[in-house]
Amino acid sequence: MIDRLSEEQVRDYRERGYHTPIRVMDEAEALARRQWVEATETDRPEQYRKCDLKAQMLVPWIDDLTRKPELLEPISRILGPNLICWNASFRIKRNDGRHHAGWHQDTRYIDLQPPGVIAFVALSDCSREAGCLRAIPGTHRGPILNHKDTESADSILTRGQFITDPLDEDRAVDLALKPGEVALFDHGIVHGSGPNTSGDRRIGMILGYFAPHSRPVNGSTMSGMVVQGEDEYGFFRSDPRPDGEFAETAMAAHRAAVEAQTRELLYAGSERKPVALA
Ligand SMILES: O=C(O)CCC(=O)C(=O)O
Repeated sequence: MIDRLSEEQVRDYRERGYHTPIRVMDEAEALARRQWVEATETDRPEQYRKCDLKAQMLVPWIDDLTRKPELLEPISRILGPNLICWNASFRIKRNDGRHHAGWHQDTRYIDLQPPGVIAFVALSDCSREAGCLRAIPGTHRGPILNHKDTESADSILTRGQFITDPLDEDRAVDLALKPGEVALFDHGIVHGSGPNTSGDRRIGMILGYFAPHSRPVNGSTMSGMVVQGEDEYGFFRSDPRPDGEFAETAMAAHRAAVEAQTRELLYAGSERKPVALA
């Protein structure tokens, strides 16, 4: 069933910076996707690592997921009828009681105006105990705060980053999800997640969407795929859809897109390289 957000729900999203939960697949499909993830991690680790950024360019079922009407209908109520998906990545948390995501804002590294929507898709149980996503309501309407990068192996985030400015953590809310459910949140909201103390790994995906008229504040260029409607602006370079799972042409296009994206925006001015280019 497609969740059609009411005007009140859209108003709440704009006020709080998130909407949750939305069901986009049943538990059986979420389990099948999880099984693909775990088999690929084990059997094809090099290919799996490429999925760290823009996995929708490499794997047809991920490309299909980014286009599911169950996702696009609520997102288009927020961003408008024309939608670009620029990224799909896995976010997996070990159940070791340490692996976590520090408080951060995605706008610190991916600052486009108007800001986009991130969809966190749960492929396993994402309860508080399992280290679900947490967010501080309304912080997307405030400034971009100071962040510090760390090399912490316990951080799930690519830069191990966290906010150094004071935060009112008591206001944080849990965005707990069942397998197959999704939380939508604004690029600018302060969010993070605690350690996983459940008996299972926490397996999720983040999908990133923009309206075609969004542009990087630093004057650079992003790339993405039109997943609904059309792009009348041409600000985004066009990423091709995969022509097969980890197909040769898809891998070459993916490498070129990730290199450009990281050089121009995600890792601009940094020596770091994304896992997807390792
Ligand atoms: O997976 C998580 O718990 C947080 C992921 C996240 O916030 C991010 O990748 O920006």
